[in-house]
Amino acid sequence: MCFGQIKIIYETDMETDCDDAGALAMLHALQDNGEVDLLAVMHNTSDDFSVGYIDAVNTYYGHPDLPIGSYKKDDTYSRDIAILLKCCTDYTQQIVKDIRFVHDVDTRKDVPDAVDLYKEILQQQPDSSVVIVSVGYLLNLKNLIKDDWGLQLVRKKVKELIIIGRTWFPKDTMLPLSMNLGGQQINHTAGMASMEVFEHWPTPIHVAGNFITKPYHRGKELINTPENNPVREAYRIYRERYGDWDHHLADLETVYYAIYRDQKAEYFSLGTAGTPKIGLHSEPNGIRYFYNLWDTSEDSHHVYWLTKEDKFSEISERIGELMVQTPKQ
Ligand SMILES: [Ca+2]
Ligand SMILES: [Ca+2]
Repeated sequence: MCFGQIKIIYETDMETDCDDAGALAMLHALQDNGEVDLLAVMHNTSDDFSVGYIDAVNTYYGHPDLPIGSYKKDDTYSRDIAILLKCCTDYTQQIVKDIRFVHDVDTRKDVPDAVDLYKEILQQQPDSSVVIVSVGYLLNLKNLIKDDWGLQLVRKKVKELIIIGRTWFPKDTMLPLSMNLGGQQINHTAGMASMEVFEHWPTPIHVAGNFITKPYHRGKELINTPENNPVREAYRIYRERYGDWDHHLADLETVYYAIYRDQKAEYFSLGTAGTPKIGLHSEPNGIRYFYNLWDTSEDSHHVYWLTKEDKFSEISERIGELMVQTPKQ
């Protein structure tokens, strides 16, 4: 069987964590290796500097003009949550303002709205050829399918949507929705977007069931890469308070699945029967939270996937190599 280059659009909430940066490094390495055709990077929070940071990574990897789009509204407040959870840094802003890192995009005003860029790029692609891999909020994707032409293009050009997820329990077990899908966001914009995307997205969705956990963390190998590597710098800043650069692989594992799910199908197990559902639950005391569940009473073309435990070690090793692979150009 022959596996060609996979056309990828990468959807990221870059500011909220540094594994988004590691996953972008991995995509560039896979592009250098001829396995990926990275069509664009879309940012999906209200952080102004994430797109500048993304451009710095793209430039470091020799692709200074790789298209970048962004969510444009100021309503995600993801940094508020991150501060609350004590997991926040402003590495995107710090790196964009540091002259060691070359880029010609600074903030969101320098890039198009993600929906406009999706439409421009998708219409140029062969039918059913594009894989969207989303490791952040689904706000851009919700906006894309609310746009008539956007929805038509998704139907025609997108092969599948791969989404970072969390554990999916059978019906009636309401698990609070993951932060990645907007579960802990105060004003609910991202959670509502996740609900809409899971309900109305027209192509198959593959959603992650769980993630590689400790001891399969990676990042410390970045210390040996050049100091002007913006991915190295993101991990340095983000992990400084832990005194250790090794970090979880959630976004990287999602990218790994997106690229290798056919080629290395034996690495994964799939739950195919059922429908992923996201809802908003209200307690009698007024507290509301999003939840997700896997409804087996109703079938759909959506799938959840799990990485097989005996493959964790091999996959995390490969991810570590790709993160630090020297750029070709
Ligand atoms: Ca640029
Ligand atoms: Ca992420």
